[in-house]
Amino acid sequence: MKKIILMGRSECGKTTLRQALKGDTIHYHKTQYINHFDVVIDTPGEYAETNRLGRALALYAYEADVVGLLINADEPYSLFPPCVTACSTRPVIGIVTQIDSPTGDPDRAERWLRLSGCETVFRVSSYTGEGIWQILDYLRDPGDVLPWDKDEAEKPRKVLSTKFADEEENE
Ligand SMILES: Nc1nc2c(ncn2[C@@H]2O[C@H](COP(=O)(O)OP(=O)(O)O)[C@@H](O)[C@H]2O)c(=O)[nH]1
Ligand SMILES: [Mg+2]
Repeated sequence: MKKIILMGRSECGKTTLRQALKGDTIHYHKTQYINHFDVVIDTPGEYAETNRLGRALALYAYEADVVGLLINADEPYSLFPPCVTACSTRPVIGIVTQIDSPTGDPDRAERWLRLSGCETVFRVSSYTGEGIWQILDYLRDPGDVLPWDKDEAEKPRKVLSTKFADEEENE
């Protein structure tokens, strides 16, 4: 699995998302799984909020394969400057958190993340579990087996075409 470093202001939901990605129950198509991969580097919000401390984020990013910029759906402004993703030597994805919040505006948060340069944006709720398995799926390397892969493999496959069945009958 690729390692992701989470960046965002205090209270945007980094630590809760980390817990949701690791060890907690993951909902994949209405089934519950436990993920055993430890894929997250959590960072203090102050690093993203304070100019001098921001340099630490640049250093820690070297320990990760992917950078995740977080904005929660309720945030009234974005900390991230336009096109900031160009500063990173790692792929940068956006994550809108707390999409379950009734007062949130996930569309606005996503627009801010796209303005910052994120081409891939996930929308998640660490409370309901929505969007969590999609992030794990994104972080998967070839050969990684995620908890729900076994069930997917065992699902009966649909008959591809009834035409072939008819043709066989006529022969
Ligand atoms: N509604 C809602 N609240 C959340 C969610 N994730 C975290 N929170 C709340 O947001 C607050 C900050 O979360 P935390 O993970 O500590 O943020 P951090 O400072 O970025 O690490 C806490 O009160 C959490 O309970 C979520 O998915 N939905
Ligand atoms: Mg935290």
